[in-house]
Amino acid sequence: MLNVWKAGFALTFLFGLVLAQHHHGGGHSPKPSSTPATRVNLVVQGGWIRLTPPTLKDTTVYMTLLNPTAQNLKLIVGTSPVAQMVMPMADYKEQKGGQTVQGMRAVEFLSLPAKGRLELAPGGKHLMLMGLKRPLREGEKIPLTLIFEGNLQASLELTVQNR
Ligand SMILES: [Cu+2]
Repeated sequence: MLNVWKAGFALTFLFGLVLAQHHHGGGHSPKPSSTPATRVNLVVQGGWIRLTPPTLKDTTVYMTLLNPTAQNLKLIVGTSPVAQMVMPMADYKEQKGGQTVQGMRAVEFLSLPAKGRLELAPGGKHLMLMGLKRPLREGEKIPLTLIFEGNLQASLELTVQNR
């Protein structure tokens, strides 16, 4: 757990730099797109946001996404009013010199295949709310917009849970 949070802090720094650059560009979207947004209807199962101590500025988002459409989707980024950035990430566990090293890394996208599913779960793929603008409260509902390649968007609300 400790290693995971260390990785989280390192990434906060990294994304802080990226965010600063984007603010210079004047846009709010991490990946500027000229394509107008199109709604995509997905099914969300068992979604939740992890409650973290108020001192931590990042937290994780988990859910299972079902894609009833005939289109392969790539989840590239998200937005939420409570966070500066919402990034797709994956936890990893590697053997290095006889030691197990674990952490998380940003990924370019998360695949949600046509008629398929994408599982975001502890120890695996997830979304990261980065740069929380305020501490989240247990039980509150947080709006989240998922942005897929081609500027397809899905909006949802997930509850903050202490687990
Ligand atoms: Cu993460």
